[in-house]
Amino acid sequence: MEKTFAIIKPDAFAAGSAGKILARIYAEGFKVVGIKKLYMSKVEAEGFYYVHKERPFFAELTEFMSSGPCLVMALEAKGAIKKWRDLMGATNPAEAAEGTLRKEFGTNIGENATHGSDAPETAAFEIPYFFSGLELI
Ligand code: 3AN
Repeated sequence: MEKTFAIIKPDAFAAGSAGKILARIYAEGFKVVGIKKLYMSKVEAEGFYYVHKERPFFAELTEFMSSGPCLVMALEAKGAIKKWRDLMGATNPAEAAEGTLRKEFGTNIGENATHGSDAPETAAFEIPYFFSGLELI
């Protein structure tokens, strides 16, 4: 079993889509081993996305991620990292395939409803950034 880190981002949370997205997560067979609602500070968002700090959209991204509450999750499944990225779809909702979460719930490339770790090393950083071991049940 593999674990990945996921976020229902502030756009999807504010739109009231968290319940529908969680229903998809369970329907696709993920185990939700950690979940909490939080309102990220700008500094916390900058720390989380530090790998993107040189990218031109870094300020926009961290402002958006600290603009309202979100749900952070640790998801477990066989091949969870790829399975969750497949369910999310392409970064740009306009290019995301039918049936993916970003197609259904995303607005644009910046406000794209969900986040998912892109590799095991990323998941190994992202899960403990928000969860202690005791919170992963
Ligand atoms: P993904 O989340 O699909 O792995 P990345 O790692 O390329 O995509 O980008 C991280 C996050 O940065 C994306 N989820 C998106 O919110 C934001 N982002 C990516 N490209 C842009 C862009 N051109 N303009 C604004 N935000 C972007």
